[in-house]
Amino acid sequence: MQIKIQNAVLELAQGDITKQDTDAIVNAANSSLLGGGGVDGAIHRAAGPQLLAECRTLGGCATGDAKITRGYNLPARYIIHAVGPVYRDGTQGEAELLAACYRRALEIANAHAWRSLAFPAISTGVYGYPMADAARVAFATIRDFLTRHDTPQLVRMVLYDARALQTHENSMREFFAMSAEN
Ligand code: AR6
Repeated sequence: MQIKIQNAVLELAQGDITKQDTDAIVNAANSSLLGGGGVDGAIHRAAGPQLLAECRTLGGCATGDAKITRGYNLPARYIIHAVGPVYRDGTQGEAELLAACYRRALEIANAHAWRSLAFPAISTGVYGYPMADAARVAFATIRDFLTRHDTPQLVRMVLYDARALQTHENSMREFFAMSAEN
């Protein structure tokens, strides 16, 4: 499923983010930037040990912020390591922090004039953010950014399993007030 936003496209796909051939992929990292489980573990395994060596030079990353590295053995040339919030009860600034890390990743892609960028569903795994709520935050932030900037022109949200894709498709229809045929 995809939707046009100005001259850009926002699309949903099911798959493994480490296989994406976009200019950059986004990692759902933690503030140490030294690796972990979930999508972070998969990215470090696929990129190879040079990634951890570069991450060690970055001095960590605040929640809501993002930092760039090379992609090493990945098809994508760069990785943007974004640190989403741990979800507690929704009243601890989680939405603002999640929006901030999407925005920072988009700003980095824009600053490099990259054409395409792939995001995982940040914070929706170990960090416990309810997926439909996180999807709305992601869509609002991405729409706002693409409305005001020329790049990236393709933003792909890569959902790991069929249920995550379905949740995002439902949220996308609701958020963009699309009909079921889109
Ligand atoms: N490709 C795409 N999506 C994936 C993949 C993959 N290969 N693997 C998992 N997902 P999580 P978080 C989905 O837990 O919640 C790490 O240990 C997964 O199903 O990876 O932001 C970090 O080091 C879920 O929907 O990230 C941090 O400590 C989504 O990616 C912490 O977890 C995010 O799940 C970050 O937690």
